[in-house]
Amino acid sequence: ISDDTPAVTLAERSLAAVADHIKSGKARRIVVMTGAGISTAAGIPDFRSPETGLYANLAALNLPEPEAVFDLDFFKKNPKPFYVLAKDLYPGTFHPTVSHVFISLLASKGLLAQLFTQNIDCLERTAGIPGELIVEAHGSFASQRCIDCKTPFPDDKMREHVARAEVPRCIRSEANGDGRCDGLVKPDIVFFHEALPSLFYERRNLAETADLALVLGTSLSVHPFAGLPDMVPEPVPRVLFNMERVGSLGTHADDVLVLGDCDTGVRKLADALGWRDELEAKWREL
Ligand code: CNA
Repeated sequence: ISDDTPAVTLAERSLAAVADHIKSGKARRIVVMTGAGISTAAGIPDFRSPETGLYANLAALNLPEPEAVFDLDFFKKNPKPFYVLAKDLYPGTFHPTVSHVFISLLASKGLLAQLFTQNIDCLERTAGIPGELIVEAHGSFASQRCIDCKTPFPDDKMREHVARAEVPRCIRSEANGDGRCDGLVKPDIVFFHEALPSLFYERRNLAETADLALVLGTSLSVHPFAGLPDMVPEPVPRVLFNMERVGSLGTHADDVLVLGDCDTGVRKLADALGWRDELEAKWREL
């Protein structure tokens, strides 16, 4: 498809036309799909950006390959690298970005049908997006448990361990009658080869009923999440805010590519919608 291919739903393939689509009331079930790129401006590195991504900076950890840090079998043998990394990613010290706040604005205007995020940093909630509108497809750092007996591990103790990059061990003791466990504790984030939360499968069909899809800050390289934009039927417009073109974005007549950093792209959309002041105010107030 060439850039001149005429759009079907939109007046043209531009952000202004996307804004008109929203303003005309035709987009009331917006589905948003996000990845690490929406949090890089908050100071959290993504995985795959060359030089600044986590994978580029893992050499010091002596891993067989960067992905090993999120591999359960590797974690069982050597959990330390994960905890070194967790220290850099742990929620609590970061401020949501303009992109997070834009999604929160969509929610407060009743236009957000669902946010699917691959991020584990919990910044969606900090930005005020209601929990029921968020699917944390790869889990989050919000809770943690023993990988053997699944006994939950307390949040405050977890914070202390992560701050020291120390591996926490199961708290189940002989005292409670179940016997001592001492298994490794892992946050409820989805490692490679682990199942995604059931909520992802329960909600993903919302992508099929969307009247607008926004894809922000993801390389779309992790499946099954990466298949979500392809569930959006033509001619429903899909807008990509990303440094690079990814997945099948750009191949539908109503796809709009906004290449560059997503906060800049989102601010342009907010300008076109007349929401810019509200967006900046909401961001500053957080
Ligand atoms: P990724 O594979 O690292 O890709 C990030 C994408 O975002 C790339 O296409 C970048 O070009 C793009 N990008 C980077 N910065 C910006 C920016 N400012 N504006 C626009 N685009 C940008 O990350 P994915 O999320 O696609 O990969 C999935 C993994 C990454 C998930 O399992 C996450 O759990 C995991 N991850 C999450 C976080 C987090 O929670 N913040 C951080 C690092 C990794």
